[in-house]
Amino acid sequence: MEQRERDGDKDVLTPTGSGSGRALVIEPWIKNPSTRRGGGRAAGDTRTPEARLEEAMGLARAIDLDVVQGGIVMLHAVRPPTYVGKGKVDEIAGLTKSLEASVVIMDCAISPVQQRNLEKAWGAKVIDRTGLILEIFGRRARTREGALQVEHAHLTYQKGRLVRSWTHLERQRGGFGFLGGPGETQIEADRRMLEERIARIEVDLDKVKRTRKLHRDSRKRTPYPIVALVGYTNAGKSTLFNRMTTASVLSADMLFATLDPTMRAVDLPHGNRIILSDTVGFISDLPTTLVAAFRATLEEVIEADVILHVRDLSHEDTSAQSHDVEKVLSELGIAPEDRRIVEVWNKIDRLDANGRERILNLVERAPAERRPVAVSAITGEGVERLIGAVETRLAEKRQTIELSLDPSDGAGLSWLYRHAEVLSKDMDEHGKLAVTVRADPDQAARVRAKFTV
Ligand SMILES: Nc1nc2c(ncn2[C@@H]2O[C@H](COP(=O)(O)OP(=O)(O)OP(=O)(O)O)[C@@H](O)[C@H]2O)c(=O)[nH]1
Ligand SMILES: [Mg+2]
Repeated sequence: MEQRERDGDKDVLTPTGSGSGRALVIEPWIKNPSTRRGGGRAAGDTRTPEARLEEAMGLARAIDLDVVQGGIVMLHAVRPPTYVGKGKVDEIAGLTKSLEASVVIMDCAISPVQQRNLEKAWGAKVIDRTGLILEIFGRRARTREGALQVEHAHLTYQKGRLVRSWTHLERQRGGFGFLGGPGETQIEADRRMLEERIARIEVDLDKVKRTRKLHRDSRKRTPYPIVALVGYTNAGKSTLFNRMTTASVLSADMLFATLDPTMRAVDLPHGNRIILSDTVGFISDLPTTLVAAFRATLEEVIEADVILHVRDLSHEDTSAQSHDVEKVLSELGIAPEDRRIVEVWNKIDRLDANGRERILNLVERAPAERRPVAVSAITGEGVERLIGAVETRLAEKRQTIELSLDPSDGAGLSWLYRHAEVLSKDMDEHGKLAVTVRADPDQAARVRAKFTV
């Protein structure tokens, strides 16, 4: 398959077709929640349409679209041919023309027929939420595996839509209105070709995954625990990752700045070396095909020893975002009450005095074993405490062993220093050296075998 170069300046997937990059963002809002199904909104989601629109505009900017206007369209129900009603279609057609927009983002799930009808009426490319997210993922993919996964998700998404509607017109129109990116070569392809392509990608992915598994297995033999950063997009994972590693990973005020996990070894103050892993941001209404496609990337999370759930506490939708992240984690088999999760309440520097006090109070009142850690990845406040919390979690998984050594056994003692964490050593009343060590289960077994405890 063709290899995509995505580093630095070469990372320019120029919009194809009509795209000059001026975009109109529409947030359709169905007033009656019982009919709000087509939009794919989760029940109990408390986000306001304004917040939704704000996020959608951020997503559009993340692919360098020039957002010329955004607006909320209130609907009573979805109109099958065009999603929004005739009056709105005309109104938006006028806007598209006067603003010279070449792209209209519909922040909802639209069918291919709706898309085609809208594109005709508006004389612009129409992209829905899934299309937009896939576009972002496609642009941010940095590794071969990431690129393959996005392409796979993209093709699966296209195929899913083919099943419902694949007409002569669709073929002529060429594709589904993506601005280029993975799968672009498939624009004229029929379903059979899509399937063949998907199958081939699966083979490639399998190969890449197996290589990665080998890497992971070899890393497993080294006794470094994995600490994974997860969280809603823009929560500050990469900034925190940088703080904790002093490494420089692309961190930008851009949604989905990170796609593939980045891993770094970090030495903690008490001598533990960990592997810190930054991951792709989560987002609401993440298409299921995408969750499935990213499972491999998120395997690091599934196997992590500690999962840091980074939240933007300064965001008005922080609860809804947290809920979305928990939902994706559950799909990966990680329940919200999983003991490995530590909530990191980030961006506290952005809170006013009252907000700050309220948050610190909440932290204080939380039961010790579920206590979140309030931090600012920007100022560094609370990061030490966070590292302390990670050490505590890691220590819980490890076992403490009391040993009694002959004081002359210098070799034994130095072996212990090399293979375990020596917590204390004291001469006891029998003239023996009482040593307390801590080690993870595998190492603990070796310690026991060596000193026949
Ligand atoms: N004020 C403030 N801004 C922060 C803090 N942490 C991160 N930010 C800002 O939030 C934006 C997003 O930060 P990132 O670290 O890129 O977020 P992320 O979670 O990695 O985002 P994705 O990789 O896109 O999912 C950047 O502009 C950061 O400078 C913080 O503690 N305080
Ligand atoms: Mg990031």
